[in-house]
Amino acid sequence: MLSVVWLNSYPVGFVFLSGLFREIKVKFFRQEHPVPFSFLTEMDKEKIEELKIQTQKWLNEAQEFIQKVPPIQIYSAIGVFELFKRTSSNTIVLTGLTGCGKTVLFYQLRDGSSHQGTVTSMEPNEGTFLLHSETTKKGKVKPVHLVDVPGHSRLRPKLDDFLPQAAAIVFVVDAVEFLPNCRVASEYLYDILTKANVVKKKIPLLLLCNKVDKVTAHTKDFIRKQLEKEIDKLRASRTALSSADIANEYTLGVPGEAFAFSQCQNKVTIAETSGLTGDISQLEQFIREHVKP
Ligand SMILES: Nc1nc2c(ncn2[C@@H]2O[C@H](COP(=O)(O)OP(=O)(O)OP(=O)(O)O)[C@@H](O)[C@H]2O)c(=O)[nH]1
Ligand SMILES: [Mg+2]
Repeated sequence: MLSVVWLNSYPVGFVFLSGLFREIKVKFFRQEHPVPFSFLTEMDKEKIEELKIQTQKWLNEAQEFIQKVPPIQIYSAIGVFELFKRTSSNTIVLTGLTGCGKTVLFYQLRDGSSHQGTVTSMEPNEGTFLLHSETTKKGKVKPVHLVDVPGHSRLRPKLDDFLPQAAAIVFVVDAVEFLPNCRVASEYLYDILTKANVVKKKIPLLLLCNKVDKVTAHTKDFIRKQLEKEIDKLRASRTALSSADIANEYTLGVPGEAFAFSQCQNKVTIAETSGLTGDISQLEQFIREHVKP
């Protein structure tokens, strides 16, 4: 805002400049075939010369102006700019197949207890709060906006309502019942990692292997490798479909190479938790890395 006030005489200059550029651009692009620069008339050349002189004049004026402004005002302007830059999203989206433990994790993060007896969620579970483990922490801690999107296939499209505002995504996997669900989980993960919203904004994703309190839980390395293999197969089958049938907006990995999460444009990390026992420190650390106070 401050910069706008300071530079209030410059918008006039910019309007003039853009008018000239537009006039020349229209001349260029209206031609059906590429034309040499020489098609410009003498008048256009004069205008370009005029433009060069005017630009130089503005640059000199701007330089003089900056030298006159007290440094404190420059620091304030930088401060205002930084403030706007830092108002980043605090939304973390929990997603994954039904029964993987998202709602239990949601309550652990919010209340520090698992609220045993959770049933299949029929609506997204949403809240803005300080992480339970940080409620006694002194100093600045930013509240987290946490969304737990139900894993039931009919409710999964709800995910699209929250992805545009997500600072990070947590894809929860049931580390115990992993193998029977590997294919479906890979499909869901593939869909998320190829969404335009997710790829363009490079939203970081945490692959969270939950229920590691059970001795039969698979390790995170095993889960990662299986998901990579499954996504590799999916990639081949989906590319074979006609483009009209492909709903995914982006492709995954490097063509000709076996798929690995490290090839994703989004940063993908992997961690382990037990929502039931409250062993969720790796998840809390990931959230804090992406929701900065
Ligand atoms: N052993 C063990 N069981 C867990 C853990 N987390 C969740 N569960 C159990 O897994 C079941 C499903 O948990 P939910 O949190 O309801 O699963 P969800 O992902 O929210 O499922 P939807 O709402 O259907 O998408 C419940 O019976 C939980 O008690 C865990 O860390 N360890
Ligand atoms: Mg749930």
